[in-house]
Amino acid sequence: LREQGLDEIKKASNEKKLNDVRVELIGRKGELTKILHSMKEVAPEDRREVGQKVNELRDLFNQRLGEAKDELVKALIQKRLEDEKIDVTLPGRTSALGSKHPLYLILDDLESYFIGMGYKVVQGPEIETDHYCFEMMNLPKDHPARDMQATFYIDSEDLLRTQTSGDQARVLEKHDFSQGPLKMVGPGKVYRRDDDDATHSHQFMQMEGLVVDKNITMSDLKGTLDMIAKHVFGQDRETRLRPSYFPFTEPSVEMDVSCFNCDGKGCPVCKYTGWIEVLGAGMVHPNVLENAGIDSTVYGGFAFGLGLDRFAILKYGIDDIRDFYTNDVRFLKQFRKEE
Ligand code: FA5
Repeated sequence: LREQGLDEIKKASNEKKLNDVRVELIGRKGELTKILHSMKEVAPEDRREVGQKVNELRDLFNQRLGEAKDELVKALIQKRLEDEKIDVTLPGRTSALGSKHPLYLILDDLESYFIGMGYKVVQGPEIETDHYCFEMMNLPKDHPARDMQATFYIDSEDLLRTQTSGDQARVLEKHDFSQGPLKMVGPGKVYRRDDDDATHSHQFMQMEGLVVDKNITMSDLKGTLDMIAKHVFGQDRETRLRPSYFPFTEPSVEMDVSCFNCDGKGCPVCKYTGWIEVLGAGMVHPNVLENAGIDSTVYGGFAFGLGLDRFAILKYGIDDIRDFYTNDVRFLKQFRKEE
């Protein structure tokens, strides 16, 4: 039994097997216990010697089992240390750094430009109500000018906003003129059922602007738009104002910037017109003020809605608006130096 037991201990290759051997040799139903239980069959004069031998053998097994267990644990630790070894000479892994999206380069720059001129920045909801997006902006339900902006409706009252102009109504309703004039910009995403092409996307960004006080004139608007254009595009690029129509402004204008791609000579990007339209603007329609409970015989103002994508197209010379939305890192990486 001694030889056989020691051999089995030696052979046990893991802790479970070792434990099985322990149970088999010295457990309650193990070989040694069986011998002790059958002592009465041993002649009385031999019992002492047999008992002593059994005890010695149990001590020996115990000792060897302990040693074998220590060996196994040691081997296990050794293996883990090998497996988890770190090669400190390997070069480190670099994590790719992102860069600011070009639309946000323009947005952040314009935001701080307007903050510097005393405007506050507001953020309207992208899921807007018909009430704020249209009705408050002098566009009742049956108004034909609703067709100017093809709308994604969610239900009869909620829609994906087609313009940031709803921000005007929300701010006008709350403004307290005893605290001073109203000057705000409201940037954000807008959505339209437009067909995508080089300069149109079904999702794009606008920045609304609104200034209301006593004695605001069209020349304040023109001066502001000129400053914005010079700030973003520099002194060289040409701009022009065209008369236009919006239900919430009267008179209304649109501003075009000379095409970056053909210097105003005409190319596919500007549809051979030489110009790219970047914003709509005008003097706030009295109905918009009255809808918000403001006396339009005392207060007046101007408003504008910049197309931020178009600003970015012109500033960075991008010939397809869809590049902003396809998230090709090779495209996005180019703007790291602009941050
Ligand atoms: C408006 O959305 C008016 N709310 C702007 C406004 C505000 C006028 C305040 C007066 C007072 P318009 O639909 O023209 O106007 O859009 C404004 C600008 O958004 C355009 O000049 C253009 O730069 C940009 N834009 C319009 N449609 C798209 C489109 N599908 N993709 C990219 N940019 C667009």
